[in-house]
Amino acid sequence: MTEHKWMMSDKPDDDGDPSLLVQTRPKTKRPPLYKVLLLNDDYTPMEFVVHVLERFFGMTHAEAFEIMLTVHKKGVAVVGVFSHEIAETKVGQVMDFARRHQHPLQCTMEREE
Ligand code: TYC
Repeated sequence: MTEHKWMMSDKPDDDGDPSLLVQTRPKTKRPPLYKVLLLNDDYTPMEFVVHVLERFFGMTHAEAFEIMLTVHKKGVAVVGVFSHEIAETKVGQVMDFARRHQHPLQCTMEREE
């Protein structure tokens, strides 16, 4: 009986591409998360910002007041972390609400590392 020697790249599952040989677990990449940021300005009333945080981010009055003060003092704060779609919705709601009340309040989103 003669021993069979596989010839180069004739094994059933090996076409010679090394990148296909090292995958052990299936990839389950989680979707990225996005931070929603509120920016300070000199004109938007503090009470308006507190109301925004209560209304669109589900904060209590005390939580909202604390975050508002952080933005006022530091210039910016993360007010929530969401999927891309939810973050976009929150930013849109805040920007629209601020514009309708003629306040220059700015809200943006940024991918979380
Ligand atoms: N700096 C504003 C003021 O003194 C208050 C303020 C807080 C504005 C937070 C925007 O995101 C903001 N009236």
